[in-house]
Amino acid sequence: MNQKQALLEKIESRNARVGVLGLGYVGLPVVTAFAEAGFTTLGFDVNAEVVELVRGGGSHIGDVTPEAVAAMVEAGRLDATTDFSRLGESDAIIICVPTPLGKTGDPDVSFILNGLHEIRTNLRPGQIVILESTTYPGTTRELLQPELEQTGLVAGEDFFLAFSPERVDPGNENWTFTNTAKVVGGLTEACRELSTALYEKVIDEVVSVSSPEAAELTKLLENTFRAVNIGLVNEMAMITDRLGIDIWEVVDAAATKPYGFMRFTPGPGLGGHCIPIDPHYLAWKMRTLQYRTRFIELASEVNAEMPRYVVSRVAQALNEHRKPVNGSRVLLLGMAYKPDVSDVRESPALDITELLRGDGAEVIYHDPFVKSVKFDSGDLTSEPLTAELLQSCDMVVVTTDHANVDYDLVLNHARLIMDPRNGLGGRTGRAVIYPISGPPRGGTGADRLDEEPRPRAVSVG
Ligand code: SAJ
Repeated sequence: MNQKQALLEKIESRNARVGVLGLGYVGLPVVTAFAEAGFTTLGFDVNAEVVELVRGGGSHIGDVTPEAVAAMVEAGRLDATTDFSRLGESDAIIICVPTPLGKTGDPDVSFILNGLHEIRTNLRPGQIVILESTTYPGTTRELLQPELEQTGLVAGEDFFLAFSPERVDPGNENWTFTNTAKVVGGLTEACRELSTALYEKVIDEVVSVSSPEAAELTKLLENTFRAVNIGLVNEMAMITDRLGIDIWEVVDAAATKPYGFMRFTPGPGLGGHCIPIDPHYLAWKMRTLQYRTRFIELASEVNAEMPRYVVSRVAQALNEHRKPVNGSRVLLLGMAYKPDVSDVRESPALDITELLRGDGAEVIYHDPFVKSVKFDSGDLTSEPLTAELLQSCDMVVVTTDHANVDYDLVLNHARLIMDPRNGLGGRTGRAVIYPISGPPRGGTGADRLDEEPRPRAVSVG
């Protein structure tokens, strides 16, 4: 019996042992889902604390409950280890490691290479290796295949190789690992057949494409599409500011078109570890082929400009109330990169903090999901949201519109609010509200800032 047939039978009978390399926001949902589908799984991570947490039936990822992990650990279908020599135990190895940008803005594939070295060291006939980490087209064929074939084993015959982009959307309760269609691109027909068969045991819909490159580019199209459209709507916000038109009214009106339009909303910038990063993997690859990806570069410029645009609007609003930014106390509502998550990676609120501090403002924040944030210019911890705190501030900026914030309290105790997320919707209160573009609204004006500022609230620990 050849290796392909032997592995296929293990997969079909769910006797294949599944290893997942990297137990983060992608890997932990993956390994748990395979365990819940009846496979014996083994998670690998360099972080001993994460390994111990998982082995103890815990979870550090919001989308995976500790109960789900504990149930699989107790059932003997989920274990975790920092011992990469155990990779040989797995019939299928799924790589879910970070693919950030390096300091120079180029792809940092060091996490893939480190994992690959461990896999090569333990590679044996009959294994399939699947890369899920978002990366540039060609990574699987140009990086993984040669490295693994250094063992003398042949891809597509002795072992198998595929790419399948992760589509985890942190915090999304509707679309999960098991009900989100999975794209798979095998190096050979046997690789395609095996990777498809594996994912079909766990995921409702598996879409196989003709090559790893097609699968790699599929993911980059998905996320570049978002980055470019977010850049477009952010530029629209700056256009409406010059036209004196309410961008939210225009976006909502355009969204009534049932076809040919997809609603994106302007904001203070582009955060997260996917959308600001992934398109640059494609831009980098195309530069090596002497092609300039203009849409990616332009969208990146517009999106990167948004924090500075918001800070300029803050300065303009304070100025209208005879207040310089320098010496003003500004409360940021939300440090996370998007609503209802605790992740601050690439969050625009970080840039806004540094820009305001650079202009001499005192910056504090409240974020129910983010307890503290490190800054070179001085760390911050989330302040309890109280009437006194709000009254002690010269400006409140809705940087992330988390659902669980008392916006009525904010409306009735803040004096000035900058709302680039439209987190307040159309609501008004005592505060003067500045949207991301266009004229201010609401407010009684009774709290002109040129009055004596109220006593500073004592920041409670
Ligand atoms: N953003 C806007 N306007 C929008 C949408 C997003 O300013 O209309 C901002 C967000 O506030 C955030 C950034 O862009 O700062 C990225 O937001 P996102 O909604 O794209 O969320 P992410 O980064 O969690 O993206 C993930 C991605 N999932 C994967 O890569 C597997 C992305 O492909 C999903 O489309 C996205 O979730 C999603 O749809 O929520």
